[in-house]
Amino acid sequence: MTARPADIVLVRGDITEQRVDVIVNAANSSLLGGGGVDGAIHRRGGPAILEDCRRLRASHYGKGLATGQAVATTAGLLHAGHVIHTVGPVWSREEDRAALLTSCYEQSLALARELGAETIAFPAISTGVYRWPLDNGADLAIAAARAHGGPTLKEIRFVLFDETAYRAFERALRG
Ligand code: AR6
Repeated sequence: MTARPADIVLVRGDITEQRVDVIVNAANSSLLGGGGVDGAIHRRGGPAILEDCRRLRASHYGKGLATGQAVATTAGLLHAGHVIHTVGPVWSREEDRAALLTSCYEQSLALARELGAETIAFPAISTGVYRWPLDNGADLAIAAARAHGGPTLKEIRFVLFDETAYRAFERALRG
């Protein structure tokens, strides 16, 4: 029997309103919050998420979480089992950092599987404050979801905040 690949689903909306096993946060290496998705997740999820992040900083992640890596905490008041925090690369014209952005998706998917998750929701990592071009960010996200979706994950959902991001992911998914 061959395992069925995860469904890749696009949703236009707010990631903090999703009901899934794992919500992925586009964090920064401090793990102590920020703007964008990060701010929204901490606001809606309540202080339990920050408490967990502080514990991580006090234990294994004294220097913070490196770019491209992922770590899990409680999801607090969100309708999810866990939040996985991952740190996307800041866009650079001089340096190709695509492998780091791919690594965010790959590591989050691997960690979600370890946690027994069947459903996971991602934002478009790095495409906000970190200025990654949306079309390329969408291509890398969809490629990672296609390559690393199976076998226990049933749904990989990309939650796109605006119409431009939604269209970029739609194009990447058709490609
Ligand atoms: N739901 C879904 N997508 C959202 C939401 C939301 N509630 N809010 C924003 N987006 P960003 P980054 C979209 O800036 O580029 C933070 O300060 C947004 O339109 O959240 O990885 C962190 O602490 C964009 O398409 O993350 C870091 O310092 C995408 O989510 C830094 O920003 C990502 O935008 C990380 O920057």
